[in-house]
Amino acid sequence: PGEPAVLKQSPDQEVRLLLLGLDNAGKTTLLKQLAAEDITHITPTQGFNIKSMQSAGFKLNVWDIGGQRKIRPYWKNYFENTDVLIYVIDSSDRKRFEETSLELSELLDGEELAGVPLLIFANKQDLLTASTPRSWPSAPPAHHPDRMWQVQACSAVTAEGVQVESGEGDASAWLPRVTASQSAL
Ligand SMILES: Nc1nc2c(ncn2[C@@H]2O[C@H](COP(=O)(O)OP(=O)(O)OP(=O)(O)O)[C@@H](O)[C@H]2O)c(=O)[nH]1
Ligand SMILES: [Mg+2]
Repeated sequence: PGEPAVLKQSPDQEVRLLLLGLDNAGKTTLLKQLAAEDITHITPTQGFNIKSMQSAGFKLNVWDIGGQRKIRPYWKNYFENTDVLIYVIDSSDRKRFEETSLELSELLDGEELAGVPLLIFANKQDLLTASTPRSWPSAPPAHHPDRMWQVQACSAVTAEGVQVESGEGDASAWLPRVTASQSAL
């Protein structure tokens, strides 16, 4: 109820968002879409991308790390000071649900990201073959009752569900609430 007080107190609060997920999940497309940049010539990320953007009085520093198997061992180099973990899933790629669940479980089981709020983007909802979050087998965060988490269906290509400016129910409406409750701790 009401606006979180922290929004008024610190209008330029910096928030570090970490984008992780398997290769081909759509992390870089999502990052570019959030930054309102062209998404037509995106290639697999070999290292990382970072973009800063303003949203709802926050300076969002978004880190997008490559998801190929050979790069995943380096994810941990980016954990420190993460305010929100965004985990991106290709909802149309059922063959890799198990792989992506395992990677997410590992992230949630680790010490380094303990307590960090989790936003799962169920990406590629524009594809007819995409499954809806509801039809997923027990999501890894269900085993972490203390963690704040949410699943958001989206399409990084159409920008549905990823808009920074729109209202209740989309991811960006959730971010300020999460970060506000974090800093209230
Ligand atoms: N149809 C559809 N395709 C998408 C969507 N998001 C990303 N893609 C496509 O999926 C492919 C991979 O997207 P990337 O953004 O490069 O994926 P990534 O997670 O950054 O991959 P890595 O950098 O290898 O970790 C590209 O061909 C994108 O155009 C989406 O919402 N819908
Ligand atoms: Mg990428």
